[in-house]
Amino acid sequence: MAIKRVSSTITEHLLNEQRLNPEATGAFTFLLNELIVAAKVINREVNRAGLVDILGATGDVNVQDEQVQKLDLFANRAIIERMQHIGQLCCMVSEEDANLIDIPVKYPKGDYILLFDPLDGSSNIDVNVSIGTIFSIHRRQNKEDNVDYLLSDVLQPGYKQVAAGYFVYGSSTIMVYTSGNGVNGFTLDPGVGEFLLSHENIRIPEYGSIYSVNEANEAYWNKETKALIAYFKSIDRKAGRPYTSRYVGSLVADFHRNLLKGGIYMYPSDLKEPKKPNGKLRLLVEANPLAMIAEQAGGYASDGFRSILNINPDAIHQRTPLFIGSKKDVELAEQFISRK
Ligand code: AFP
Repeated sequence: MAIKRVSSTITEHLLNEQRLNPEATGAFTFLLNELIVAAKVINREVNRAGLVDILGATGDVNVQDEQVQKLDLFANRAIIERMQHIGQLCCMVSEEDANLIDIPVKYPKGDYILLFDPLDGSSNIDVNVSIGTIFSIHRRQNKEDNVDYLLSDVLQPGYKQVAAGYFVYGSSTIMVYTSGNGVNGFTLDPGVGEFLLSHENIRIPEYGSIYSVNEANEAYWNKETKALIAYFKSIDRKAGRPYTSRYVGSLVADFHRNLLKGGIYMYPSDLKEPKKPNGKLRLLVEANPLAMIAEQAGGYASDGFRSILNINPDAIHQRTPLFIGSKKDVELAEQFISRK
């Protein structure tokens, strides 16, 4: 009986990418491998969530004024503790921490900056809906010897990301990753404990048939946003409209579905109290990494006026409206939103 070769592992994939770059030292591969270990630890805890005392809120609110869930906190600590000692990072940014996370003096420092949302969609934790971890990696730009990093190293525009990805803890656990050479997906084989290549060279369809938005906010949208969503709902059989609506309220899960099937995810600005002129999502830890993946898969991401990847950030927890997914759908959204 012929034995089917097991798909390549994420480690093999990273080593192959490393070989393509003659200047690579292995530091980046090591960094990603450690991040994958942290994600496996989070995945284990997510899977045991109903069995151990880790469901529910801690009673605290985070820097975004949102309820902190116990699993949020666990995931945040799992990543920080795993990543701070590896010697490849000069600092980190987490959605859960108001300030930049310095690497303790006792550990060696490196040239990379890790930005992450440890557990996106945390309001879905208690109800078994998919949640995820999103990450972005930048390289330190300053060459000064006596500083670990400057704020400008952290506040780089998205087009300078060296890699980005996410883990979805769903019906299976998947890692989707890009370092600028296309997008690949790796599914965790729980028997082997490895992420195996399952979605090679992901390409998002040019047009989709899905729109994803929290439509309960409609009364608070401006007229341009209302007109855009009305367009996706209007009837034009030849053009494939009306689109269908899908929204679970975990960005990472909503984005992942649309990446594979084609469609557009939207979190526009709204005037619901507290008013969100820049929407709800965070530029550095949510919009930028997903925008890099979308573009690498042939899609696009915009704030309604310009490419997300071209925004020059001025604060680590800056928010941005987000329209992301199939290229033609997002370009259309831009036309509607920027209409005067
Ligand atoms: P939480 O992590 O606090 O659940 O926030 C999730 C999120 O940032 C993003 O994952 C969702 O797409 C979005 O919020 C959902 O927001 P609404 O509940 O306002 O639709």
